[in-house]
Amino acid sequence: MLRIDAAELWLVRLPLKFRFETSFGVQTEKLVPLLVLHGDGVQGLSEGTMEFAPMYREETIAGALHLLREVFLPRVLGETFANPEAVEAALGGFRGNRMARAMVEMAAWDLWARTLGVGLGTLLGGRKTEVEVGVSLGIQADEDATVDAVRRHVEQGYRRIKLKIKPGWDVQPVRAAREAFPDIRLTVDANSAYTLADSGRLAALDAYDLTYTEQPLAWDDLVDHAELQRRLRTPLCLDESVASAADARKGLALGAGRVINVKVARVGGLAEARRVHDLAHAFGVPVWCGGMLESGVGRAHNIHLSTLPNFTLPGDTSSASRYWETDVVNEGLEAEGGLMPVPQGPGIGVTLNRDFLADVSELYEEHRA
Ligand code: OSB
Ligand code: MG
Repeated sequence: MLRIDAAELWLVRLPLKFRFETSFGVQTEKLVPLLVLHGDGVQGLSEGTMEFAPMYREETIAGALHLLREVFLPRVLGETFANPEAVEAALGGFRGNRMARAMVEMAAWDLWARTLGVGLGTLLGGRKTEVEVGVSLGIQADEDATVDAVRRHVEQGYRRIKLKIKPGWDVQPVRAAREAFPDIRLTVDANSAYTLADSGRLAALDAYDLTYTEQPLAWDDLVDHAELQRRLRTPLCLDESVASAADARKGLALGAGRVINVKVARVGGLAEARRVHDLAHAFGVPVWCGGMLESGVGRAHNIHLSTLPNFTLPGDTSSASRYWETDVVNEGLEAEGGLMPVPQGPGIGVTLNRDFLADVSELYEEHRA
């Protein structure tokens, strides 16, 4: 049985080692909410991927902290569950706020896997011991800087390069990267910056042999993506607009995309992420595991999820040392030759660096039933 006795909530601010520019803004640091669930002497860890402001999707850190304190944690503290799916179900009646609910669900999976003494990936049904990874590169100052950044990461062995684009900065970086590297697996991500009126500009990208174009249109739209997909040769990959397996079913039935970026927290947790994975497989659609600049806790969850068989395209879970001077976990999460080893040991296979957390945290709370 899965018993939940107590919870810790942390908020840490980590300086990013690089400036990360997307169509929706520039990030130079990351605010990371962490949840630790305690039960029967075991700890389960999770990370929130919502941000300070609702720029990627609608959730915010302040909103998540409120819901965890006042609504979600009171539903699980002092309770005993048959399995993590029962924890998910305990929060299943609430609308939206999937990233906040995912914090509870993901920590419950880690707690459960550690209680059973098995790795999370194995518990989910995955069998890989390493997973293929690529890298997501922010918008650079110009074409030369783009080619330099691509070169550095190709040399490190990353198996796919993703370039962030926005209106006015799309064909230029893609043309430059493709001319310099004719054979690499190349993709772009617009984070919802375009509309159907831009379909000519997006169709111009068909000339550069992209594996997919990620989320060009509105974050909550599937219908226009289906119309756009009919106008393009390049497959569309859905990110923001898939918040559940039901969304994935509607998107694939409509023809809104031919690839799905699965982000655990965006869809409400590991059980729902696995349902999206299974649903896509039934449609013959490959998936890959996206990232949200996670600390070691979320990164470890992502790696374990990526061990499932239909994760056939390289994920965004690149080496932790790219992002942070010091991570919140004790273990390194480092790819070599584009392969990220699955952290060994029970659960997600990483442990909190509590001394570092105590130094840098902006918030620490303990909650009990
Ligand atoms: O759209 O995939 C995205 C980061 C923050 C918000 C949205 C996205 C991203 C990334 C970074 O692309 C992926 C990573 O390196 O973790
Ligand atoms: Mg994306």
